[in-house]
Amino acid sequence: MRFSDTLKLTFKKALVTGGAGFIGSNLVDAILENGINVSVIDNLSTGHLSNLSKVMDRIAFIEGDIQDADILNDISKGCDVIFHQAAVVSVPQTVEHPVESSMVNDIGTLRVLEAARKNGIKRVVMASSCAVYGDDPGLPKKETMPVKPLSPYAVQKLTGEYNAKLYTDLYGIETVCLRYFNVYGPRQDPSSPYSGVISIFMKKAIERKAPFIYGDGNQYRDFVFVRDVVKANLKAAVAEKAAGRVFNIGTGQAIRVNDLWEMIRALAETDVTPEYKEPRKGDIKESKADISLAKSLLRFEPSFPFETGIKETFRWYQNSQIYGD
Ligand code: UD2
Repeated sequence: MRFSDTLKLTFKKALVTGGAGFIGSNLVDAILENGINVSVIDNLSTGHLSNLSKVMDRIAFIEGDIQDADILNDISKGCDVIFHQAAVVSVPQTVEHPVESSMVNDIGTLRVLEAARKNGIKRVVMASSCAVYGDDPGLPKKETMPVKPLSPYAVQKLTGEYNAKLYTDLYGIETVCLRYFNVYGPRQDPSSPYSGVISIFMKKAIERKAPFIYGDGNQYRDFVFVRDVVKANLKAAVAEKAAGRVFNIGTGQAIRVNDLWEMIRALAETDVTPEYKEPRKGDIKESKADISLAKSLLRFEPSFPFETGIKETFRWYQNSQIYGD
């Protein structure tokens, strides 16, 4: 994705933590396409080297953990921006392993911020999550609404936001946190039962197997295409007046789970019918972003209508060796 916009990408070298993952690797591609140098640190716990195979000869890659201060200091030297995407991203995994996930999501994030401080890196763009809003019924979600974290994951993401703000206020590092809503697109790994619903439905439809729908399927989410999330990251790296702030990154549109399956079923040309199950424990019913702050300060505007994003994603799953097989 060439970044042809009113905002110029003024940075020369970037570090992407978690750059072998779903969102991170899409971000790496986009940064390279804009002629900017990229370094990547990833411990490959959930990332895949195959996500970087096409660009490996053009990046500096280190297989390492963000908890390792020495490696981080080394690889971030000379960078103008860090895009911090590395994390334990599964909510249930953080419920199962609150301490271990905190080491990565809390301490690891602090290490990233520290590396930025040590190396005088201008800006850090950090992945946060709509999970921080919890199950508060207020919709659409605005950044000014009260937070209500309901899992270690949500607490960890919120802690990351607070630490980011501290690093801006105390040390002058420009930090920008992006609260991702339900991200989907090429390279999302469908192999765990807690993977994103779109990746799971894609795999099921291609295999002509019945998907599970939890509850009545009328629950809705704000699904945002990964390349729009990438664009939001690039804008967050250069936008003025963004430092020390958090932004919702979604589309402002809601798609119900039933409609989602119907669209994917139609793309796959299958008539498999879903199997309805009890609602998933702890699931929120509805989620949708108010993105007016990102629109005004980041000049973020999603470019991929859902129908376009879902078609592109379907093509990718059709043509790829799906992870976990
Ligand atoms: C998203 C995030 C999660 C956290 C949370 C905060 C993803 C993948 N997860 O969880 O990290 O930020 O938001 O609220 O973005 N569903 C089915 N069948 C399936 C799988 C899911 O019906 O096989 C339903 C599920 O019950 C839910 C909806 O689809 O109502 C979305 O599920 P999800 O796991 O993709 O994402 P979500 O919103 O629970």
